[in-house]
Amino acid sequence: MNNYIDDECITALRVIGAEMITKAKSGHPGIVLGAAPILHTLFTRHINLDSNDEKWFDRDRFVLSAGHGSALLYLMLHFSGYDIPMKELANFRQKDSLTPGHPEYGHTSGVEMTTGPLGQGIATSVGLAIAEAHLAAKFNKQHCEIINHNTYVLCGDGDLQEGISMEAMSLAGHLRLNKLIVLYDSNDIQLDGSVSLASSDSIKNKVKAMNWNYLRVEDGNDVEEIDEAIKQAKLSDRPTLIEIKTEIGYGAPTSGESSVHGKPLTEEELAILKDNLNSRQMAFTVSKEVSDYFHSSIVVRGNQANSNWNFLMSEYAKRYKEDYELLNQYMFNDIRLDDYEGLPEFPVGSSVSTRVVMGKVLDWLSSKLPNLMGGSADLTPSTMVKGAGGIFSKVNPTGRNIKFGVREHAMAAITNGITLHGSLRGFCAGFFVFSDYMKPAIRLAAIMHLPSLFFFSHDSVCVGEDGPTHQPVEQLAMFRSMPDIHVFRPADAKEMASALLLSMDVKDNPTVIVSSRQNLEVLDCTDFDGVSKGAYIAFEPKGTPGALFVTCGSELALCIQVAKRLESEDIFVRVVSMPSMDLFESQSEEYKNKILPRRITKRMAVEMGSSMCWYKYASKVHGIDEFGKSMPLKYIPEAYGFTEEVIYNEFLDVVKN
Ligand SMILES: Cc1ncc(C[n+]2csc(CCOP(=O)(O)OP(=O)(O)O)c2C)c(N)n1
Ligand SMILES: [Mg+2]
Repeated sequence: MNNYIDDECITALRVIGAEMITKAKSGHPGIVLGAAPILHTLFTRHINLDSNDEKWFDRDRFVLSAGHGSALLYLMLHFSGYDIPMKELANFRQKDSLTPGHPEYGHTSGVEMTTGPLGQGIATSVGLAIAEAHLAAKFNKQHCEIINHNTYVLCGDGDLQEGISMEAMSLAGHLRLNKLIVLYDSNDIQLDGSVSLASSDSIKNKVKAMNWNYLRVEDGNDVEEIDEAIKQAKLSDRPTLIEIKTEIGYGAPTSGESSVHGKPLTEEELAILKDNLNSRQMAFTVSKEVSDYFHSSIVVRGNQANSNWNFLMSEYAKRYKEDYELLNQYMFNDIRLDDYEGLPEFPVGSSVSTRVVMGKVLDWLSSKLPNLMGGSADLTPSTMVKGAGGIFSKVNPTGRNIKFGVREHAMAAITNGITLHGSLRGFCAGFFVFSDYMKPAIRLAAIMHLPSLFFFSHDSVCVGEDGPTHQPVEQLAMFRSMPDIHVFRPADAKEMASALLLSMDVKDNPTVIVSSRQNLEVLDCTDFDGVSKGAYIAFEPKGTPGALFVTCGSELALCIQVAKRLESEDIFVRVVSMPSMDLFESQSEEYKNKILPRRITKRMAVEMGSSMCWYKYASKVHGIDEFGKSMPLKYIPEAYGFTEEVIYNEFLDVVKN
């Protein structure tokens, strides 16, 4: 039996949640009605947040992995004192409302992460928990634990069916991230019908096999039982999944059926719901005792927790001055590169792959920037990318090198979680072709404006022998067509170092940098300023250019070679290096016209990859619009026509036409 006030609060959440969805004529009442007691218990008894200090560093993090339950999250945040007035709840899913269809980070106060694509929330939360464990190990002192918070997740059946969740949970169990607590709304129903139509695994056995602590709550309406399980979870030395048996659409005439998952209740059904739950409130209102209870148990309690923390911080500041100053730099994102001493240099004329450059420069950056944390997906010797300070683990939580294993999708989401936590900069690396496995998480980073860093090696068909499965062709087009992300494909060591340095200063977008497997000559014409503008003139002929090449990456040297040959025949051709299309697009019209003058209409683009993104800049494109073929590297340029002879002849055609 629940306390009277708990029941009153839960009913209020259920009724207003259903009203929001019915009014919007769209939304997901099933989870809102079923899981209301779970979030009620978590928020009123456990979670520490402070709506007066939204970014309080040591707050607990809550991620609604089942993003379709947004109405319930907005309600909880409203009652937690965040700036979401009741009229915005009534405006659910409407144009320009504070309450969009799925939770959006940066749009609605209190929302910790954009969710909706199932599985992303759980995986990103693993990154949040890694960040907490790392920072706690780095800064906490005996009796002065200034970093000490939990990461809570609410997920549904669908979240746990997604592969990304299993990848991420496997790593979380391995790392013994015991501050991570997943509340599983286990209602045996999903969109299409019964879960048993698609799954017959035992979640209990699965998570236990992944080194998780498993707890079960038989009655998802029982606040005390849920409360007790969360208490137990907090004591565990492993991450915990609490399976909470609920009834989807509880209280509605369609409860227990899959139709209530995503179908708003009709006005009649809403009336029946209110009757079933004994609710007498007017639409979008709550009794004073309900709002008072939420206020005292969430707002006041959270406020107090934050004050206690501030007191602890003042003690910390007195006793550990240096650490305190460093922690402040972390918290306020004030860790910057002050000097370039020791930055690896690569002499002009030497030959080095840009992946080797990436590894060396990144190692140097990690030595300068203590908040860089990340690693590779079991490809460190290939990508050359690793974090500093040893491997992050339960015994070495100050390590900043994460061994992600072959778990690319989770790796990208975990990287987002590390960055999202607020003081660390997450990065990760893999083969460029397998960015396909990471795209959904990278897309979320872009939507959230998170400055996560995604580094890739093996940027083109020049991978060679591994063949079409390992030869990227269309991946650059994928990222270049994505909004709110920076993409670099540098031409040599200098351009690569520039791209890496530039990425460190990016605050509000993810960055993708791709490197070559093969050695590339360090050119005399490449430079930092040029890369910072996205494109620049890498070769200018001695006479006024009447035509131009636009290119990037390993093809820059080839284009310059052809341009020089043409110059010797008095055909004057400019070569534009364009390592970043998006940065170039953000330049002034004046700059763009200076580099790619409108008067020069004879243009050819050259890149070992899908041609489609280049037609914006050139009428003729020499690209690769077919899958690769397995063969040694030395045969590849010829096989795809990336030779001086072919490009020269094609360019002559462009000039003549
Ligand atoms: C990656 C992804 N695939 C599909 C969907 C669409 N979708 C949203 S909720 C849902 C059903 C999930 O079932 P469950 O988690 O059990 O939610 P419940 O019906 O219990 O609310 C589906 C298929 C999605 N949001 N994300
Ligand atoms: Mg379900």
